[in-house]
Amino acid sequence: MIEVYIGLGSNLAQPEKQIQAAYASLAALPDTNLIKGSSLYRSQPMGPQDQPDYVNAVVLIETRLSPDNLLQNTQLIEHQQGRIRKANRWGPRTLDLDVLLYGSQQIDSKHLTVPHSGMKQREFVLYPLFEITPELTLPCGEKLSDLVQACPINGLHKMTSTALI
Ligand code: ROI
Repeated sequence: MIEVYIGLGSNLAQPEKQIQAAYASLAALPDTNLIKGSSLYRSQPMGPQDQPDYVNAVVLIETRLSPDNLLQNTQLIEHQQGRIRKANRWGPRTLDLDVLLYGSQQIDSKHLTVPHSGMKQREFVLYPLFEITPELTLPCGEKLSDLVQACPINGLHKMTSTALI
């Protein structure tokens, strides 16, 4: 089993429910167990500001699925939850699932870059990740705690509702 962290984000069609549904779908994947899920966080949109705030979270799963197979499955879940890929890359979305870390592997394939390229600067990834695994060190050797300290909060806040149902 490989430990994999997945970042979740939604800012359309009842974002909290979207994240909760995605937790359930991830837990139901074959050869996969859901180990831990972060709280839900409300975050200001990164990118164009004319879109609603996001709800973000991070989950830790263990899986026997290969990186490509896992990616196919996360894209299927996005699709099932009404994600429409638009030309506008930074527009609002019902569900975004990003493979952040796949064990300690560094992957640079056509479809997948792991660790996720933007994660080190994104407060809505680093803080939920820190909540579930504060002692984490990234494959490049950087400590998550150092990245968190260097990352402004940008209005991020933990919500009282929970994603684990
Ligand atoms: N902004 C926030 N706050 N959260 C996200 O999940 C998110 N996802 C995106 C872009 C459009 C970059 N902005 C985001 O894909």
